[in-house]
Amino acid sequence: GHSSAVLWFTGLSGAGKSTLSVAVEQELHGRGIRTYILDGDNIRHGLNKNLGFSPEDRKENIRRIGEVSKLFVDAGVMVLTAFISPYRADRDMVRELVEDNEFVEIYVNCPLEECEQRDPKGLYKKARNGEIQNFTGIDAPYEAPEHPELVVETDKQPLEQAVGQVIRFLEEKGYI
Ligand code: GGZ
Repeated sequence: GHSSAVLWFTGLSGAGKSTLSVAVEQELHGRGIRTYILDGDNIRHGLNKNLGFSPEDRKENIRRIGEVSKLFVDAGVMVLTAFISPYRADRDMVRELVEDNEFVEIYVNCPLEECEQRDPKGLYKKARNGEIQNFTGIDAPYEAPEHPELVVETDKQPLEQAVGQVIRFLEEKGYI
């Protein structure tokens, strides 16, 4: 068996949160663990489609994601979330929402320069051009976690190694 929790991936756009969460999910599936990924595709296009990117809307975005995560964890599912979640206070709010040990904050750390170079959706370019406002890292803040459970650097190691870091943490702490 396993003990379910929220694996809260936080980091800049393009840092690799989604990629890492999908790869970790695959590994967990291989061990027979039920998972669910919450990301922009299933949350910002559905439950939260009335929210934008102002600080207030991001806060509400994260609050709702936290509440949904809590429900999944109560159902025994391992939840993986992939949101920028730039504000420390908002992440801490989710931490407080669930039981001790049910919140695993994983800082997907990648330098802004690297994220901007990757720019998979061309959003950094648009932000630089002024076509998008309040873009995290450009004209909106990202508050790096001060005491995350785990820091994963995606520009210094291959994906498999980053996955290994997360899995090893979960094993060592007895989640899986
Ligand atoms: C940041 C934005 C913005 C602005 C649109 N700022 O790389 P992506 O495209 O797929 O990931 C980003 C995603 C961020 O949504 P989150 O729900 O993770 O943000 S938060 O946790 O801060 O609420 C990006 C896209 O949406 N996007 N405009 N202004 N990212």
